[in-house]
Amino acid sequence: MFTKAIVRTPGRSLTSGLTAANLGTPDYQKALTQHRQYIEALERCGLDVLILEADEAFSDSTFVEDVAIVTPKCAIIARPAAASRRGETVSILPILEDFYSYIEKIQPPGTLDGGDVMQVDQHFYVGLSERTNRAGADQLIEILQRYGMTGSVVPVTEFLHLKTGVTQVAENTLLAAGEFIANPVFSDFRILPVPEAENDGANCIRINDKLLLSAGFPEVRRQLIDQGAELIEVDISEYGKLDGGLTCLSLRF
Ligand code: CIR
Repeated sequence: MFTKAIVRTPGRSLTSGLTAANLGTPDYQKALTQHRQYIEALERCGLDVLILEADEAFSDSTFVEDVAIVTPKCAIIARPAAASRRGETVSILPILEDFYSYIEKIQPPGTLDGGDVMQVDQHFYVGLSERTNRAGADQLIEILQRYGMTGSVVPVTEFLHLKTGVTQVAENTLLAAGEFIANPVFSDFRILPVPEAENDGANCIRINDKLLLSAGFPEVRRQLIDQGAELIEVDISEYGKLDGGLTCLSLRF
């Protein structure tokens, strides 16, 4: 059960954020409008949303999910691999101190982005990606174990982050794209496969009895209709231009 979320308003520097997508430059005004609609969607899910001020020094800082992992027992400050994002963790620490008694940190040489961490109950799947290395994943798993939770690694080759391609959408059910559809790591789950043309729609957020999905992915929507959750569609097209999905835009706990 989640009760809170943290988001960060995008700054104008958003337009020079990192991207490998060939979808053009985000329109800043439209991004702001979409951000407000995203916050409204989180509020509809019953969450208290803390809105942090824009930080122009970091173009990608609106993707606040990547800088920390928030668990029921502790928060872990991540260590982004992208040089332009490394400094984003500085300002999230004092914010999380208001909510958490126990805060851990990923240390060099480890790198880890929160987008690579998928929680399913007490277990955390940790993607080994261009952003998260083995040292970072091992540190995270060791920290989780100290707090009575568990973790395991999943190689990621086709997507920026683990959760770019796979997210939990119901009890024991994953929405999976590309390499995750048939990955034996997830063989105990029921898999809802995402057709390749809708890969960018695989990143959903399950919050309590609601499910947030990105607008513009009709087949994903069709797959989700019977999952027993109320669906809330959010248009985040401007963030998709920077490889961002729904989960990236908030920390939920
Ligand atoms: C980046 O490349 O770091 C940002 N432009 C996008 C981050 C997306 N975050 C996520 O998937 N958790």
